[in-house]
Amino acid sequence: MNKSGFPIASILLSSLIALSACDAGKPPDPYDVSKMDLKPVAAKLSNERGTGAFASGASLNMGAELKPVDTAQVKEVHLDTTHKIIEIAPGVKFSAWTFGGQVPGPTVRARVGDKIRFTMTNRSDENLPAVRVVAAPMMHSMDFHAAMVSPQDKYRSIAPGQTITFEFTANYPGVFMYHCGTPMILEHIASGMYGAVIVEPRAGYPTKVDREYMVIQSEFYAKPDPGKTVIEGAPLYVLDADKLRASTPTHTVFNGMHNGMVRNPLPAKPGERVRLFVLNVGPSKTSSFHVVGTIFDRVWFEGNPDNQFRGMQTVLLGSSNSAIVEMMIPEAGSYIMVDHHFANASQGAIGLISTDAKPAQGDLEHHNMPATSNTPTDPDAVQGKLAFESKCLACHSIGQGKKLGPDLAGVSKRRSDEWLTRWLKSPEKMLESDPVAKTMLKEFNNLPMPNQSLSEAEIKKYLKYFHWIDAQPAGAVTSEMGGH
Ligand code: HEC
Ligand SMILES: [Cu+2]
Repeated sequence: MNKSGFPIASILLSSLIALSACDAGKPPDPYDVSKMDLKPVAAKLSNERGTGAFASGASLNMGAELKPVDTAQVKEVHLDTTHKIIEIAPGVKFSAWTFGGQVPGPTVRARVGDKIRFTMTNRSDENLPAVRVVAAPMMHSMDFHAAMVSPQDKYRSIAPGQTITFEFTANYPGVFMYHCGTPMILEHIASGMYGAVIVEPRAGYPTKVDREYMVIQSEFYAKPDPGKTVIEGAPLYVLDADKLRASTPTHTVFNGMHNGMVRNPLPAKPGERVRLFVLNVGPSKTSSFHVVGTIFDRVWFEGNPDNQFRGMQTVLLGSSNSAIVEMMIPEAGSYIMVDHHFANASQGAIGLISTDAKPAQGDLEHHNMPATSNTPTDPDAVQGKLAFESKCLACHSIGQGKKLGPDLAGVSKRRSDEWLTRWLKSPEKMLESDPVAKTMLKEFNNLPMPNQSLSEAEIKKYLKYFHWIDAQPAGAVTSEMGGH
């Protein structure tokens, strides 16, 4: 049949025609490199010092709440590096290095095709009233994962007092990390030098949402300052280099604050669609990001709608991975954002999207420090109190009613020390085997108390504190949310 060869040739020819016809009908490749800006101009270095705000630019977002993208095609982004003390958990003041004076640094929001014109002064040597210098001035740099540029040129380290300026075009959509890239990089990131750049597709996202929030997960490795520095009555914490290298964090948090969005939940209404931009900074842990009570209708891995999953329960993010997740808020309630690696959640990677939440007022959660009135005199009880305020107040009150967990006023009377010790050592074991614990779990919406990784000695201190509370006249000790 094919002796002449003609039928094969004609089949080949017609399929070629079909192929090219099909090619012509295809939309252009949005990642066509010939249309990308891959030749940014060289970085400029100067000894002129930025002296104004540590962060400025219309495209910047300072907290979880995100403004719509600014329409300017060139985004002026100015972030200076500072050394300052931040609070990573109530009462835990940490000696941090920052971009733009906060941790995480501000979120830049742009669109594919926009130019980011970036300026940074290394102000790690400044001693301004609001910035207490606690670490020696040092070199810093900026590495934008959103850029395609020569790291040796743009990401070079600059000395205190120097200013670097460079620009790049956002070629790919995504949620990208930025961080300091000066050795030891691990220490610079763990000290707070990171943030996010959101790059939207040129034509925006394919879905409509009612709310947009940024959630950045990161770890802290903190130990009390060996020099015993005290800041406003609280011990100063510094980077624990041993824990850092062993990748055993002391705090794993969302948006820089232990349980910060439990105290100040993100507002949403029943029936609304919420878009979260989630970035896991690490530096060394993965995040198994999950929201209790709903399902991710869409997950755009790395924040790019081309990488779409539907109907996911959890998204796994390695260090510097990100995702946009969209979900419906089905009914009134508090939907719990967690790192489903529950050891990480128990270190503070918990937050709420709540239909009862009032929109945040003014400055972030950092000033709403919970505190308890009245203080014991026994040193163990005092330590128990401080530990309670930093680790437990997010879920428990004393004498102020239920929160995520029970009111702990009277707990030393309703439970034996032996029971409490077993509970604090391993709530997960108790929830399996102990009838009292099982009943309690039901009463608290099946939210298991995360294991707090407490040592025997720590547990004794909590018990001392609980006994002290219950020895005071009823109502004399209450936990409260302190004002500004
Ligand atoms: C993420 C929220 C959360 C955190 C943080 C938390 N708990 Fe709990 N806790 C709960 C919940 C919820 C229960 C109720 C039992 C259950 O559902 O697992 C509970 C129960 C308890 C109970 C038993 C109360 C009773 O009436 O028998 C004690 C004691 C307790 N927690 C102590 C602590 C201490 C001490 C800390 C801090 C080291 C702490 N919890 C941190 C959520 C939390
Ligand atoms: Cu640095």
